[in-house]
Amino acid sequence: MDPKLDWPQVLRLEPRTGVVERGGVAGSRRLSGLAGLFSDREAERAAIAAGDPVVYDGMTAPIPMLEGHVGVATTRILPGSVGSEFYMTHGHVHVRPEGETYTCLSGRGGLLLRRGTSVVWIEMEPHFVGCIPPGWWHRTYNIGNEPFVFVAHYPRLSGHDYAPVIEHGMGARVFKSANAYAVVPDAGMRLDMDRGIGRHV
Ligand code: PAN
Ligand code: ZN
Repeated sequence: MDPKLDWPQVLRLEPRTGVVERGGVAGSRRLSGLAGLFSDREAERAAIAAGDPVVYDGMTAPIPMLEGHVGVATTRILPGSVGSEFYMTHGHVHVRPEGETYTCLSGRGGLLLRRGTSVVWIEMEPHFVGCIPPGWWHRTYNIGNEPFVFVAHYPRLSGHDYAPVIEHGMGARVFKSANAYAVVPDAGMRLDMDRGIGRHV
């Protein structure tokens, strides 16, 4: 093996922007890349036609794509909404049944997880870590007025499967409301708002 791929390294993350200071691959997702996922299709079409804003971006650290390595990736979701539904990531499930953690670096957001008819909402603010068990579909929302930035740690070969979320949705949506935000489950879904704590013990 190339010794460089097997050597310890340190990364510094810029908490406000999600920039990985020792390098990495940057990417971004515009609203057109999420077309069909927001509930208000008319507002979605209008916003794409009016300039197709970037909804989120992030960086993947230079960790080798090899068995056993732990990936590090930041995501920054910009503040905003489509209609009254807050800006969010696409959402996916890992191809391999492997878990992941999300640690909030700045801003205010939430992690929505789905397995079958169970949906869990975990509110995220700095110093909170959302733990995603294997097999749970996951999406994040920005519910604040500034960028919501978090770092994900995951087995490097987990892979992303986006199709289930396109086909079935995440089982709940998060909207602006008089109380700041409301998590609204789809019919037939059971929603756990208790930070995901305690239901399994
Ligand atoms: C994250 C996500 C990132 C973007 O790094 O990939 O937040 O979300 P989508 O991949 O759903 O567009 C992660 O969960 N990696 O496994
Ligand atoms: Zn993931």
